[in-house]
Amino acid sequence: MTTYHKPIDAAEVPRFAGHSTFMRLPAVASAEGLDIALVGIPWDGGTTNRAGARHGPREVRNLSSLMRSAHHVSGVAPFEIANIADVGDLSVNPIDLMDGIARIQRGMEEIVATGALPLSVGGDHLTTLPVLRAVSRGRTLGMIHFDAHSDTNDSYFGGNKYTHGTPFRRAIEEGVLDPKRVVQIGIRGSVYEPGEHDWAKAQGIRIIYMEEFVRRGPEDVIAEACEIVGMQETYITFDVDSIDPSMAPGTGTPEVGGFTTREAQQMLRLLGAVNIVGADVVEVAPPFDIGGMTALVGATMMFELMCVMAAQAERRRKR
Ligand SMILES: [Mn+2]
Repeated sequence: MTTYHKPIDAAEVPRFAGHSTFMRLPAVASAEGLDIALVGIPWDGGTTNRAGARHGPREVRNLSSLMRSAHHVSGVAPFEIANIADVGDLSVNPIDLMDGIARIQRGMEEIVATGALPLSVGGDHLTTLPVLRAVSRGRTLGMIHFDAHSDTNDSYFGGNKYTHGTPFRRAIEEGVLDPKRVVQIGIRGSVYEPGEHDWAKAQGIRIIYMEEFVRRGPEDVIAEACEIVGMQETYITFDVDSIDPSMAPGTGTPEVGGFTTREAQQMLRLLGAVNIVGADVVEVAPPFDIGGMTALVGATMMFELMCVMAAQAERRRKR
């Protein structure tokens, strides 16, 4: 008899009723005993253009009520094989950038210390930097990064080093990420200057531009990504602006010509062999959304990642 947390039964209580939590799971005070901790990071202090991702977690929680209990392709029933719950939102500071980053890191360190793997919802992409610091615990991580943007710029607005356009440059400088085990998929759109990605490429980051993805398709691209990150610890980060804005308009920095939601799902389902130590979905910005469609994309990608991570938790337990 397992004592895993279960979502509220949708056959008993309709999915639009009750408190809003991720996947209609119980809200718990601590990640103690969890395999996967679902956590919100309502902070967009690193946003350089259209703000609003601070409202992402609440709307993703709302639309995650549409997720059911099992995956129709893999057959994974995440709540049967892994202990998963909503641990709430991390403490943030909306008016102080450095304190915001420090609070996110401290909050995530507490979760990671319990042994639970975090699956977080941002927030802008700068939230991933303190999360990576916490998850790495002295290790150097690989990363599979779905995004329209490389987010490896050096600084903005007169030398400011911390924005949602710089997190992975900082993470590499800090030794949290091994650039030779970082793959970025879906990169596209206009750049600030022709050489904008030169630094990232010189570090060894593999950038798979959207055009290459279209030529090769999801299976081939993910096969290469898996080879690059290998069997060592790897973080998965999913920026919702990797999706085409016709399907996910609710984001701060949309770029046309993106993934379909179906292509993104296909890719996430192929990550089973990756040694995932944490994952996130970021940049859902409800003020620009239409009828919750982008929050639904965010919740769905979160569900895809959760199913892969739950299957891994079960495999680890059986070993
Ligand atoms: Mn990004």
